[in-house]
Amino acid sequence: MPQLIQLIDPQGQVLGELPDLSADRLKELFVHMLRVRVTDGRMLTLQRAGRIGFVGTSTGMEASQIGSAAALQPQDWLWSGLREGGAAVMRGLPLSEYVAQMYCNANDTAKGRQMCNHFQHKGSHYPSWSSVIGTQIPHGVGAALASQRRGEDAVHAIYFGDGATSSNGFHSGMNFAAVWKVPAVFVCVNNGWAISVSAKQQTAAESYAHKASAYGMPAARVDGNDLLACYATMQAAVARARSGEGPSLVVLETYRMMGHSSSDDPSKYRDEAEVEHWRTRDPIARFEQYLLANQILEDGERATIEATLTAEIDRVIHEQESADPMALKTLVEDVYADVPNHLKRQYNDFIEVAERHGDAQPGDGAFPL
Ligand SMILES: Cc1ncc(C[n+]2csc(CCOP(=O)(O)OP(=O)(O)O)c2C)c(N)n1
Ligand SMILES: [Mg+2]
Repeated sequence: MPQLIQLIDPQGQVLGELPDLSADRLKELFVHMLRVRVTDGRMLTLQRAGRIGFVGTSTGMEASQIGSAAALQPQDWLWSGLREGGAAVMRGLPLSEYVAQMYCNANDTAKGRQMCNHFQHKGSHYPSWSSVIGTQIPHGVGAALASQRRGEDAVHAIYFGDGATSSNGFHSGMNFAAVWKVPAVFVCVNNGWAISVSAKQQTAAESYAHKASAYGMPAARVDGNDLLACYATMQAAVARARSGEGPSLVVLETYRMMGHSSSDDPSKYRDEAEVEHWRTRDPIARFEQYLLANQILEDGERATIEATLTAEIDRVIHEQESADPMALKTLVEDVYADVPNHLKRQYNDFIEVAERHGDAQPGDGAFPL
């Protein structure tokens, strides 16, 4: 099995050569991890209160997404699996759009056509999530091929979970990428579980990193709860892709502390002792130890940062909760330049029902036929 890359151990002790990052940048990355945790906590509370429909958290996985995505440049692309919304916020997705998508309100740039908790942001090269496991892998490889052909200086980081390694998209994507030597990095976030299927049941391979050799690309296995190991490994893989040497696979070994989503009850299929074991390996606490030991963070500063982040997300939640719902007419828009008669007729039938139930909004009125 490839050796696990670890630069800071769970107690915050330095084990290897650290990437060259300023104290300010290190603190910034700490704040980004905390923002993910605070936002996830708030979203889960909103879901439990029945104010939004669905949430999948990244709790316990903050270092894997923030550390790895921090090694990307603004011109690079991030293709999400199911949990990289926090990395997208770090790269430019406004929190207001993030929360609007959770409410599927009029400010949702996906116009309510996605399930909530499926983000996208054009400005930071962040294509819309697909809930269909693994489909983003060949999409990302195709886009990387386009970047290569156009001579663009763009690397495509393609994220997916351990479960996605059993999808067709993974195999065809990895194969095409290596054959064409596209500028891509495959980021397998092994969080131990694919809903109720454990990572050990998912494959007979000794490690997910082994899968790369079959396609002719290198792989690295990283402690995904070690922010700086994630950053340094990703930085090397991104540099390789950018220089035209081809794709590689980075496996981030981490753990999903919560249920698969707000619809899941993990106590039905996994042992609490396993969760407790991983609780002692918390990625934020580990990095906090390191920052405190190096006087980059002061005692008690984490609580102050958390309070600021909580105020920030609460303000955004209040704004988005009072925003208008998505106009119903958007149901039939954007497919054709002009809404054709058969869709107008269907919409008019629908609006009659919506009006009867009191669900139609001003401006949702029927089309003249
Ligand atoms: C093609 C397909 N099959 C099954 C599902 C149902 N499903 C949704 S998430 C998921 C597990 C994904 O696990 P993993 O890839 O490890 O990502 P994680 O949720 O752990 O981040 C499954 C099986 C789906 N969405 N798409
Ligand atoms: Mg998983």
